[in-house]
Amino acid sequence: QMMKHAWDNYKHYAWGLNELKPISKQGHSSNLFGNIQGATIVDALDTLYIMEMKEEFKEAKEWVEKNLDFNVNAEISVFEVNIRFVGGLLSAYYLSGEEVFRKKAVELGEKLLPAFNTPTGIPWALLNIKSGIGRNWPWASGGSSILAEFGTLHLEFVHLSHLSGNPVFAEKVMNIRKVLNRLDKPEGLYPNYLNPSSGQWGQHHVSIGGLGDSFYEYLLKAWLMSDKTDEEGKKMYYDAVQAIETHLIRKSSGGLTYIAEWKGGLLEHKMGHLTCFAGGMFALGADGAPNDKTGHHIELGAEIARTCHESYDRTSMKLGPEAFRFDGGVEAIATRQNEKYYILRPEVIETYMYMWRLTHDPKYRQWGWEAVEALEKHCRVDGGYSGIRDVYNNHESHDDVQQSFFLSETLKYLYLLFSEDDLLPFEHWVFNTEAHPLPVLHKDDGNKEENQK
Ligand code: DMJ
Repeated sequence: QMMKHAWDNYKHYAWGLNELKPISKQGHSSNLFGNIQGATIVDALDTLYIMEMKEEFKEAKEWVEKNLDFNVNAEISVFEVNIRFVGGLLSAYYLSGEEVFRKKAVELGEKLLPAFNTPTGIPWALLNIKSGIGRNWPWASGGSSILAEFGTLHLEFVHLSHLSGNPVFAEKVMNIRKVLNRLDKPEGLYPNYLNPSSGQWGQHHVSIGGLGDSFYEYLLKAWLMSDKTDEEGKKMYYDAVQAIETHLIRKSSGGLTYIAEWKGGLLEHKMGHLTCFAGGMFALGADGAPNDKTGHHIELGAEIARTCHESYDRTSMKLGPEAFRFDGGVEAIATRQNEKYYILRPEVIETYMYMWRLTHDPKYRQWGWEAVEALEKHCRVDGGYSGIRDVYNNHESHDDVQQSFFLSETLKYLYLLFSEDDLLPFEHWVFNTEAHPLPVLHKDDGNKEENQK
């Protein structure tokens, strides 16, 4: 019903545009997608399919066939377009078997290739998909590319090679690893900034939240998606987690485990909502952990889940802030006004879903249900779902945006949290960072039947 409400309103007020403004009841366009249109449709395809919303899936597919157009003069974020559009199309193809999604995914992948035309092959953040000219965010340290952006292409690009028969996509992302593996890492950590021309790190800032997050996620998932044959990805993941544990993970005096940010050796005792995905990641990676550390990684996941739940529970609205701190006498609470917002993000619910699947402790379903109730009470409006400007306030101030990831991630992870484990089982599927499921490429087959189990 939540998906239906979000979808029907998007359809009614913003059909074909990127996102919905649920209060002003009109379209919302983010410059992340340039003038590529239909972000919500492409991001929602697989959720509609999984929830068996057949009519809606059919109308979404028809829109893609007739209207999804990449021959536009648009400067786009390579990362955002990859995770939402390429990822969304690939999942829609693997779930439904409809050729149009495969074709569009490969066509878009080809449009993204000029982003890799840099001296090192580390791609630009921004690309004009008509001219093929790339550049980086002007605010990024010394003209750098961002770790979480260039490090979050791997899963989709491996699948693009698999589906097109063209090795170039996989070669581009394997080269990124090569560049990373040649570099010295401060304390074994990966800085968030890397200059694509010099191949040198920018500022030594390290984060498992924004700017770093999904790079680590993709190392683990690359190994899982390769049916555990990608030993390089595996080693990079577990080495990184070791360094993160030593240098970033701390326990508050009240006993909450958190992941701090690292700036040139100094810790900022702040954790972002984005960082909360790491609970699920640690638990998902527990099985392959070296030195009998399986139980330890599950425990780490459980502790992060608990901390993130506290960040929700300590607000008036029972929805978590964008960032929360462990200093100045507070724990798991946002102290700055500009960190008190909630924009329908999925990461905490994502971690509940992984923890539920991997432990079956009923508290994760209870916590997920608390989030459902809070979303219904504070974010649901007549025209869809909206983010909130201050989760510590007793009255909602809505931000008037229904983010596309609410449909692709937040609602999908909630649905999976309350479904049986055999819906998209982890042995056969990995989720990209926008929650788009991609099949594990099993060793012994190239054939679709096995992948589609
Ligand atoms: C999503 O687009 C993805 O999950 C990304 O990795 C991080 N940010 C949003 C959701 O918060």
